[in-house]
Amino acid sequence: MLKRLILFLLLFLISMGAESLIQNLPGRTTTSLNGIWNYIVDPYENGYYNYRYTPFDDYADPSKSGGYFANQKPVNPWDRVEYDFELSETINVPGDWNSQKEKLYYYEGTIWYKKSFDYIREAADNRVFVHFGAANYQADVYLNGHKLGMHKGGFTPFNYEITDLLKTHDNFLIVKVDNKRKKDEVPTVNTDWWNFGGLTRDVQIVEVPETFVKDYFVQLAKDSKRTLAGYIQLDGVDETNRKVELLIPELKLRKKLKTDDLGRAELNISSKRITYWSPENPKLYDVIIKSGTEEIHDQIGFRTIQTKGADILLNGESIFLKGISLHEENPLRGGRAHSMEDAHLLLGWAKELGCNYVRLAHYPHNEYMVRLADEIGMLVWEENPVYWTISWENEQTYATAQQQLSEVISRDKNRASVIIWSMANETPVSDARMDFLKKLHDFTLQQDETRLISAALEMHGEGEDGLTRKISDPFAEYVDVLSFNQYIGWYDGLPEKCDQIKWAIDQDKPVIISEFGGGALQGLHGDSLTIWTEEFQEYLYRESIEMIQRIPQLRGATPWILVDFHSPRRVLPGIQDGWNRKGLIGSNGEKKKAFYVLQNYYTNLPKHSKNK
Ligand code: GCB
Repeated sequence: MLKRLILFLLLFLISMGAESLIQNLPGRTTTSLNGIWNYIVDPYENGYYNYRYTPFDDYADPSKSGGYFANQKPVNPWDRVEYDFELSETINVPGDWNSQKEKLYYYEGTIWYKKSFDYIREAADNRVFVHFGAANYQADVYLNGHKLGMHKGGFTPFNYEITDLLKTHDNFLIVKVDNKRKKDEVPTVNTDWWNFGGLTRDVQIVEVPETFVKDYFVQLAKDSKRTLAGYIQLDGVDETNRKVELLIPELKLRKKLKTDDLGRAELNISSKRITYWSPENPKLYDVIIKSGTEEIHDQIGFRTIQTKGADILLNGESIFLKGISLHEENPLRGGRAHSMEDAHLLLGWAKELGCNYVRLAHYPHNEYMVRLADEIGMLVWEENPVYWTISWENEQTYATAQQQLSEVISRDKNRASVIIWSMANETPVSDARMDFLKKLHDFTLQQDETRLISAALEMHGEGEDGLTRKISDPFAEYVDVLSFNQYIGWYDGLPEKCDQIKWAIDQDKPVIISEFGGGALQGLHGDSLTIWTEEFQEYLYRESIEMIQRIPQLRGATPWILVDFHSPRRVLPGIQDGWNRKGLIGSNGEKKKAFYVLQNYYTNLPKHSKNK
């Protein structure tokens, strides 16, 4: 009980003042705050702390402190103000700072962002929120000098109500974004990707009626092909005992409901005529939610996802997941992906590769990716950034991990494409880590029982010759899908070793190889035993594909990785130069030879298939 209370308090502190998320931003009345913002680089956090290291937030009147969030201007000729947003440089939002400014390429620290804007409400009693798609890593947000809250986690959305603070003219929104890596955060200090900082996703103003539909969940109930289940959640002065309606005109479905004491109406509707969403037929229905004062439209698909023994069943039929892993990076721009155009580029390449499935590694990607996946019929694995060596014993670390997971589930729970929530990647086995992951697993089930749970685990060797591989991680018992990363032929021997590997995976669960692969510099050619050449990578892919097909439970794979991506761990001059080169597509956008090996494997597999 005490532990729960502490967790609750920690969650509150981490997301200080953060509110539950508004569902379906694309379906709302929004005004974009994207575009040009002023920024101040503040490595010493001079705009946040005074010279005794007391936060200006703690002042009796913070808006008159020296905090940069006060956006002060000299009034008299003798006034000393040692910063000026208006005279400071500008940067584009959304967008990481590293790829926009050469001098910020390696910067890890605090940058202050400022945007001024006017705002006229559509109706006087409407409520207004500011919504951030993501800010990496910690964001302290201020409007007109008042603190709205602080949010941690670089890849998930957050919003704050600003109804009472908003003026018609000259509002100033100031965000302190800090991307310093810290041991107890999620992710921790050590990763294999670039720590792109900043306001990396869209910033929007959302206007809603006084009482509004804040959230809803509409999906097929667990294991049901007929019953649509979920809820509609109102927020506002008279949210209880209020009429709400759910309509799906194409299914001739119209359900009138009433909210309970908490403003919630539970859904449970039967429909016989549903056309199920699938990669071959990504059917989306126009779903309308009415609350008297508003009408929200969303495009939602309905499908079931289950496992049975070693099979993954999509709408009751066994499916093989022809996948690829992806980072949220547009290689051609060399920075974080953040737009529908970027999503088209990345998922377009995945389609060309013959994929019906993508692993969005190693953190939640932007919403355009899952929206587009819904539209084009791409199944999706979403991942929490619990990566490598997290501080398993630290309650606060757990709370941050859970909060990020809850935000991505909240955002994407209505997307048919999303079939797997992944808890973690390559985490070392220990008791503390088991407790941590089990808690995340149970939490995920409470939030959403309709999807599968997994984690990218590691395999272990055994046998006298050390060539037999199995999964002995105790977390394997909790996952629905047994996923693991393996680099035989790259970190473990040469590609020819693949041929000798024997599998002894004894779990009766579907297996997805969540990673395999090796590096190659696009355009570098040589023989198949010369590392970094396209021929070496091509050979490794051929051998790996042969090897993984010997796993009887194999039901999918997401090789590492679609495109080269930035990583400070990868410094080999002339080859890596700051890029992880395991992409099937180079940082120049050109395909490497191994791309065609995987494409060939996928296109020759039957649509719905077990392993051979
Ligand atoms: C892994 C990690 C991934 C790395 C990859 C590599 O196992 O999960 O984040 O980037 O290996 O390239 O070494």
